[in-house]
Amino acid sequence: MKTLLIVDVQNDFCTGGVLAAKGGEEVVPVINSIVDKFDLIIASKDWHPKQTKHFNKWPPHCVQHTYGAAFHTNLNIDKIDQIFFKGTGTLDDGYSAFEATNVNMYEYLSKQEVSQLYVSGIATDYCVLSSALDSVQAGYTTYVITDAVRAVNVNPDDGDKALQQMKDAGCILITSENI
Ligand code: VGL
Ligand code: ZN
Repeated sequence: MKTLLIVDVQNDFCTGGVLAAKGGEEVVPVINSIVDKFDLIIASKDWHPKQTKHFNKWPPHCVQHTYGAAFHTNLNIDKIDQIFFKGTGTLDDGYSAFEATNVNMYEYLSKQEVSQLYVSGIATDYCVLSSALDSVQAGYTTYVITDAVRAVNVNPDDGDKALQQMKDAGCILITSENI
């Protein structure tokens, strides 16, 4: 199964959100334009409790059931087959979609006979990075859709460094038009 993973396309990571990646919402039309190219669509949500150690490092964001944690309004969610919630505890960062607590992502992907995982979403330098590295580690042919990701860039080149790190780990960088 050719599978699209949409990482954390949530209001708090888009313009106006508390932890906005620059141009985060720009991934939305790109993702919407490619969903029909996939057999399976899965999405992760950063889904934090009100109080968590994670908020010692970051401003409070994506608190469970809040507007900030909702998918961006324009994201076409109709075709999402499964949502994975991560960072749900008081101690875990939950950067990787593979750390989801509601469904075991490894088991899910193996049951669905996933072979190729295409990673999109926010943020290139955190959750996209961790998810893509875990995907390679788990043995999936892993693509990163470079025009469908955006970085938080705590340091200005974090996004570029993350892309290089994913490439070095064995991810294939691809643009949406070449899928
Ligand atoms: C993320 C920082 C903190 C992400 C989540 O989704 O990349 N980044 N929490
Ligand atoms: Zn978070």
